[in-house]
Amino acid sequence: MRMSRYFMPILKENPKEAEIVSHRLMLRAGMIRQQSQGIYSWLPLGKRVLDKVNNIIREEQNRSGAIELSMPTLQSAELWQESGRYDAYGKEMLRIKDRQERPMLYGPTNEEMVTDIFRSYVKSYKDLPLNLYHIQLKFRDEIRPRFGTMRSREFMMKDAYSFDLTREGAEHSYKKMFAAYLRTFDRLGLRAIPMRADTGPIGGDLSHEFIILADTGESEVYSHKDFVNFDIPGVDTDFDDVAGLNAIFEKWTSVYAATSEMHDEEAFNAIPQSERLSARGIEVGHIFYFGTKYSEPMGAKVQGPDGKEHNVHMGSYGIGPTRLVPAIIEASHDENGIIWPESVAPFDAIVINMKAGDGACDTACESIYAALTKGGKDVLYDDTDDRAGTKFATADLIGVPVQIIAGPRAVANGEVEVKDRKTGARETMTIDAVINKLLG
Ligand code: P5A
Repeated sequence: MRMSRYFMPILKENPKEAEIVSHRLMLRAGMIRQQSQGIYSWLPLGKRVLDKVNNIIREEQNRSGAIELSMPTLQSAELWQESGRYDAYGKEMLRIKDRQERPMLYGPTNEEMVTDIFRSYVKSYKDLPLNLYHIQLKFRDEIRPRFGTMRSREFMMKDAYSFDLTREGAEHSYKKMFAAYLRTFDRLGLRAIPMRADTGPIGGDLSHEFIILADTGESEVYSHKDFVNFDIPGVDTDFDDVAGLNAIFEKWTSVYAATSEMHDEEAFNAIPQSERLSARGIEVGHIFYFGTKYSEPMGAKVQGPDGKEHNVHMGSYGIGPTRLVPAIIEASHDENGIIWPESVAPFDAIVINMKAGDGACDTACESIYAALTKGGKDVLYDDTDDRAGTKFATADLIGVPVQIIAGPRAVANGEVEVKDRKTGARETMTIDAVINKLLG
């Protein structure tokens, strides 16, 4: 992508409305724009990161055996009247009427809709277990939308829903998602701690929130420090292995961790003082087991091996991609801007032409840009005629992991400078060497 033809509206000034660093950096880097309170457009740079986050989420959901579908954002009120949540959900639900005066709503979550799909097709235990997910916009009319897309009214969610014949089966499904979440957050460059959590309007008696530690987080959390040393389930994890998944779950739930709603002061104080962690955190995922809370009132039954009808046991599992992007920035930035983990960086590298219009610089940059692009890399080429200082500031702000800097002096020797955004380390290399380094 040539910067001269890209749409990346960088802000020079610090936006006044931004209270936390991720919000400030997302606005300054031209990643998002607020359209009305708590409702955002994702501009091209932001959209690239969001897509990468969603792809990692999708890969790990698929690996665990979940199956993707797509459900609409608008739902009929009837389904929610069946489950009893239409009245219970309160003012957070955006209620709309269509031209026939039929009550509709912008979905805050999809338990009812997916239960309706399930009951329409699945009739036998032989078709279980089943886990259906989608990555879709939601709307919650939050009282206090704030911190940009961290807590917005319209936001994206990956929501998965599992169906099993028995509680035992449902617990295995829960553990599959638990392990998939550990892998997902790790691939996003984050260390998420699963914590016992309150179930709120979703319901049920077993629930974990996945929390990223950050000073600007909205949740108060209490845990044992040991979490930093726990192993992440490997790529070869067998999600059908009940004992194997149990072992992962037992390990990760073996030490104390709870959000303030579930906090047990006595249990926490039993941990040696030096190993206690009392901090703030960002909830990036939340999983629930709620048994037959929806299947019973909505008549989602299957025939069991005993020939009788059974209400299915369900769970639901959420991740917030539009919250994850700012959470990643909270965890990874410096005073100059964002430092993207490679897995979600909007571009793999940025080529900075320090003297656009200079024949030798242009030729060097064009050849690097062409070779890397041909090799499958996402490259941003700063071919604008901005001052070098402005270009460096922009490159640092948008956080692309590798900066390839081509100035007249180095280029005269057939060389460029390569800067690692994270460490700040600089290295002078020949043009061929930099191409090999990135493609190797
Ligand atoms: C689980 C999937 C649910 O809604 N039903 C379907 C269950 N859970 S939840 O905890 O309420 O939300 C899941 C995740 O969505 C993100 N999230 C938000 N992100 C940005 N702005 C918001 N206002 C917002 N509300 C929820 C969080 O990451 C949460 O863990």
